[in-house]
Amino acid sequence: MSDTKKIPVGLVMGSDSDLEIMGKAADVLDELGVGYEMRIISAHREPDEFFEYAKEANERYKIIIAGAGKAAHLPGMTAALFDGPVIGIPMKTSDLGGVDSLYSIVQMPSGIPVATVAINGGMNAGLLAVRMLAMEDHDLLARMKKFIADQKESVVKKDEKLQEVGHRGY
Ligand code: RP5
Repeated sequence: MSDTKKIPVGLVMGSDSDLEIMGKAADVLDELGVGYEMRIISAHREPDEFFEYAKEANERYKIIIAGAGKAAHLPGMTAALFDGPVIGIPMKTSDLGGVDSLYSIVQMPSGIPVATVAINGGMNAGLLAVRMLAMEDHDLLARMKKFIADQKESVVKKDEKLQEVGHRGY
């Protein structure tokens, strides 16, 4: 598949329990008009399917956002097989609070990078993918700048309200 025919972003998660956070990345992509495909593929529970997905991903996607929790090998193994940028989302976990996922994703060996966002950082993962794609897409860059300007405006409005009603009335 030629580069222009690729789906801009592949979203992959280890379990449906990751869906809520992965959805935050998808929401940003939807809002900024970026195409994506979302899959649930477990590197541990279905390794053969995972290998097939990650190898085919080279023909299919420009960027992959991979989210996983606990011993979160999915993003790192995706980066081992996929040639493009991989953004990892460490999922918050009930036993270790997501530090398990964070360490598993961020501590990659030299040579195989995963751009790791915060624990449960779905929105920033989506925005980081947008920033990467916007380097070669001026229209997307303009939409991204408007998104950032709108964010700023919402903080300005919050401060105006604080000044108006005070912290007790807020
Ligand atoms: C990982 O294990 C998934 O990414 C998920 O975050 C975690 C727990 O999975 P489930 O037991 O909820 O399916 O593979």
